[in-house]
Amino acid sequence: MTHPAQLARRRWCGLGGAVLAGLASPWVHATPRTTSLQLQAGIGLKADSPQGRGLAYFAELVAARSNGSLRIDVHTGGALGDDLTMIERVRSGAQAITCPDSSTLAAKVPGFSVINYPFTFRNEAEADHVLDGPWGSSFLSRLGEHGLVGLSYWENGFRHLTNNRQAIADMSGIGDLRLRTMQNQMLIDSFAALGFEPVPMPFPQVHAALALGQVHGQENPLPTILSSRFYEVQKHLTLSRHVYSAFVLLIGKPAWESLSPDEQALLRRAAIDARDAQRRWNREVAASALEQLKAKGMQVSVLSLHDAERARRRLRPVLEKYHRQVGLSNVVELYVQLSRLRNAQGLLDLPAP
Ligand code: KDG
Repeated sequence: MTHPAQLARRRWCGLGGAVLAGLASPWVHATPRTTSLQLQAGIGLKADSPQGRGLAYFAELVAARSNGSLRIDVHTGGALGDDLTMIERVRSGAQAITCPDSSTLAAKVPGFSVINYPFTFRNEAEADHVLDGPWGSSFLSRLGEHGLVGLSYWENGFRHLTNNRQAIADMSGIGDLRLRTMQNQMLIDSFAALGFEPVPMPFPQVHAALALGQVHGQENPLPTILSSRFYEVQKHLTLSRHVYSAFVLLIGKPAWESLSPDEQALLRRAAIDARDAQRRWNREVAASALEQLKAKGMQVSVLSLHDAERARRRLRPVLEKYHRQVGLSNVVELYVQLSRLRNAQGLLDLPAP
């Protein structure tokens, strides 16, 4: 049976690669197809989340810049499965595109876990700087051996704790609080070291698990707590900024290889332009989310810098166990990049890992 990718390639080559000169707008490098190629895309967050808006914008750019030759069919809210499921669907060719949290890619490329090292990035600018440079690109390039093409990093954001049991202000006296975590062993071990009972769980199950009391809490960026309506089932919010989370916009090798070189370049460019817009939207929503969550009745505590540093030191033995697994050179290089950036800004350095 002819693989869809081969069929698509034939449709493109069937044109003999004829360049319809004069039709190209500044963006249309790709030779138009006789019939448009549909690329199915799925994410876990809702359409009105910054992740959903970013994917819709990416689809808009691709359709406009290919003059309709390439169409991205967007599915949100976990309609095509959870992150790990969609990653496998993309690898197999059942789906073309997804955008999981980078932590869920660590099973394939362990270095991705370093992005989620707790209490590491001070702000979004630091994350942008290292993710969009050689350090972050090195992880994207390693996805190739797993049947994936990493197009760009988008922003999930700084993560905060919510729970239904108690106000948590200093990460002590947590007791047996069952905390839903992402499916990443470094994060699971880190939350256990802080005294939580970690419960790894796919994202689409989280709201129901909180409502049923199967878990007492979870942790996510403010835009997700808002768009996924966790305020309906969570009373306490701790502004902890304990982890910075990135999304990775992925396309599977089967879909990628059905595209012409010019179409691939068009997608890469659109992934960068959509990244910049998605990060802007994410930060705008994060800036206004706290007041909205308070208005929804959430009780807010703030983790002080002192207590964040105490938590970071408590996690040092856990992270040292992971340095080798994630690649000690990846950890060292991250701190070298951050030190250079902070020195250039005249900021004192945080102690090394
Ligand atoms: O597709 C949505 C998930 O990738 C995102 O919600 C991941 O932060 C995440 C979580 O907590 O699972």
